[in-house]
Amino acid sequence: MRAEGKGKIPVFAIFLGVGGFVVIFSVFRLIGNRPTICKQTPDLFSATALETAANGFRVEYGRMPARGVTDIICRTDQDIPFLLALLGMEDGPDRLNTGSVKFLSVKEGKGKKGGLIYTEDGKSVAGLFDRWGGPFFVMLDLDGDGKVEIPNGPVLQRRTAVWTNGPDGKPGGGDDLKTW
Ligand SMILES: [Ca+2]
Ligand SMILES: [Ca+2]
Repeated sequence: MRAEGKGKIPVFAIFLGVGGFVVIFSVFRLIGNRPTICKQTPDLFSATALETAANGFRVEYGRMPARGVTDIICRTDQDIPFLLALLGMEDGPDRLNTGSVKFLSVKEGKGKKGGLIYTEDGKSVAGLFDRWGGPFFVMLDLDGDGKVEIPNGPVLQRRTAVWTNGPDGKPGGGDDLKTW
């Protein structure tokens, strides 16, 4: 019995030693990766904020924050009325966000990069940009079937999907930022 017990102890010790090494190695890897994670966060935060805002709009008003009956893609560098609707900054009797609720809250950018850019008078916006200066693409389920079909991509069972073209500024290439 004793001999068996002695034989088991070193095996257990080796197991502990290897386990400990794996844990330490993982911790160092995590620390090493941290700067990358931090750099990614603001754009992913904005993308998620757009999605949450569009869904929040729907909950509040029973419709998506755009007009039309077929699914569309809004670009945050061009479709300013869409952004204004999410920000509660629309003006006039035709506004979609009739209660001027602020659904979208994102950080302000600089030089058409890294966030929301206001017009000089502050009454409107010029767009929302990722840190490479590209727009966010927001696909909205306007036909109400609960699905959106991403161009050259999957059919998603959801009402909103957001992405950017990533550092290369072009669709695909493995660097696109997506909320799905
Ligand atoms: Ca749809
Ligand atoms: Ca890309």
